[in-house]
Amino acid sequence: MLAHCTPWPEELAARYRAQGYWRGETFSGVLDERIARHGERLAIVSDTRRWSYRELGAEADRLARGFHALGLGPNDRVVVQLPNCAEFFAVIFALFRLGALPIFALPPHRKFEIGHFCQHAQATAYVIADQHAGFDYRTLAREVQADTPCLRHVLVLGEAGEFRALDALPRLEQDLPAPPRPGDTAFFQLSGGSTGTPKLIPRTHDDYLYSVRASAHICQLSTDSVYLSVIPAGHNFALSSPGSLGTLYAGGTVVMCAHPSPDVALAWIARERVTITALVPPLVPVWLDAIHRMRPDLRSLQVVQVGGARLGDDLAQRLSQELDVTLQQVFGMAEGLVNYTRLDDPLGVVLHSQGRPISPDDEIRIVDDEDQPVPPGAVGHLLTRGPYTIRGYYKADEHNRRAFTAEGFYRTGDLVRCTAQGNLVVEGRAKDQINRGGEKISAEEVEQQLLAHAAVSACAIVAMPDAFLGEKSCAFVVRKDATVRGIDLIRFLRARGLATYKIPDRIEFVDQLAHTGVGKINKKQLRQDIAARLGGAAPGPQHPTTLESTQP
Ligand code: AMP
Ligand code: DBH
Repeated sequence: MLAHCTPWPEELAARYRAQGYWRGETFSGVLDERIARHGERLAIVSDTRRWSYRELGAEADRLARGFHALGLGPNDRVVVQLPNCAEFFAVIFALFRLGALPIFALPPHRKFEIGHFCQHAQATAYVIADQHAGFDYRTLAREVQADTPCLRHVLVLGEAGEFRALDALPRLEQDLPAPPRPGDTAFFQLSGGSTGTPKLIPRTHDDYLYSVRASAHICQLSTDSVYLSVIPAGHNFALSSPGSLGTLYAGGTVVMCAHPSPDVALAWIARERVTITALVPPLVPVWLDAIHRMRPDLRSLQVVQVGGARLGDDLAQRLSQELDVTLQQVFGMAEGLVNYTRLDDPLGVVLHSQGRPISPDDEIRIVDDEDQPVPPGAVGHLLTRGPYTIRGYYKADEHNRRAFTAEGFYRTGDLVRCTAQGNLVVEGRAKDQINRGGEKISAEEVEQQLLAHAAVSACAIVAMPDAFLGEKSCAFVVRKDATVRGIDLIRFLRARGLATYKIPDRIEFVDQLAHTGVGKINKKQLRQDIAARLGGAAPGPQHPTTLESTQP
């Protein structure tokens, strides 16, 4: 076991093995087996590639040998930040084979996040595309490498500049190290988090493959399935619920959509006869409108999954009425637990709940503030433990004491209730986080960055309602210097290298922050204040402090 990763207690691990959840598979073993069984079947399609399982395997093998020749090996941490492309899979399967551990960064992450992952995990390599969506990742790599002595290799898909191209790895013939074992950590997922720095989530081959295999089963994937990856490939939803890995597990085809715009995605569906895809809620109305406008051929499409943030009842209704597909709600987390409405659930369940856990051994507790069970059907904090839910974040002992109970239940921070049929409904959130259309923002992380500005004496970030994204972020700021403007703070945060989606959508200057009786900042009051201020009036030019983000 990698240092600083919390194992499951042996008794539970034995149970998960005995129940057949942990089958002793590894990712590279699974790929080898799929090549043997489905070698000539189409595995991955992208703008530039069309790889069979055999070709994917050959490319992963070439990269594994090249990475190994550079000195990468078991337990080396490697930050992977690629757009949705075929090479993403060649890279991660190469790393899996070596026992090196990908850290799945998201394309919008910038110097603040990437620098933190590299330093916190002492990463030795960083894999990027030369540029994507108008951004040059080599510039970012240069900045990060300057501050991170452990980062020995920057590997580039495309034009490498002073770095090394994935196309030009050394071709040394040498034996690869022994493959990893099923109980080993396979990679790190990222937590949306609610603390000052993003947390890393260690997932093992055994635990993740269980969630992938069971998800593929729940979603009825087969060799005929074609999964369209629209949201970022490294995100837990797109990777594993059942996502690309579930599709490859089933011997199907993954189509990598490099741009989430519906025009591009809908054309892929028609061209590759896509059967299933996954969206975050804000994409739903955008897709529906585009479908009405473009009338694409969607006859192949059977299932549209929606998750990452609460899907409003109206949108759920619209989707199921306007498209001839099965809607599936997915409520998951990179820490583990994933809930699905089932494909044969009654419409009422699909429209009005976020489904039920994957596993009979997912333990669910819904509790009050004192960790006592609430009455059946009442709203409470969701705690969970099970065969694919982590027992601790990586190198985060102090935070782990708060994020997990003494019995090892993960405190999800979600407020849920359970229906009489056993489905969960997400009613809210107790964690200090903004869910910006599926992109999670830790309030504390952004507050700490804002407080670094010399003119900010206090601040608090809260969610404000938004018709399109569900929530956006609003920063209440007490300033020392009245000449400092919102735009100055925004520029300051950008210069610190914070991902764009975390930059507050709106800044409200106030004389002081509302406090609770015990002296804590009263965020509930602040949320009410901003919601009331937005009520009726559309946010926009009439609010001089509104700063429209560049996010879609
Ligand atoms: P993370 O822990 O960063 O992977 O984010 C997972 C969180 O996203 C969950 O704990 C929920 O707060 C939120 N989430 C994911 N899916 C849904 C959903 N279908 N409805 C409501 N919230 C969701
Ligand atoms: O939001 C998430 O993190 C998420 C949503 C749906 C997730 O991790 C998942 C499914 O696996």
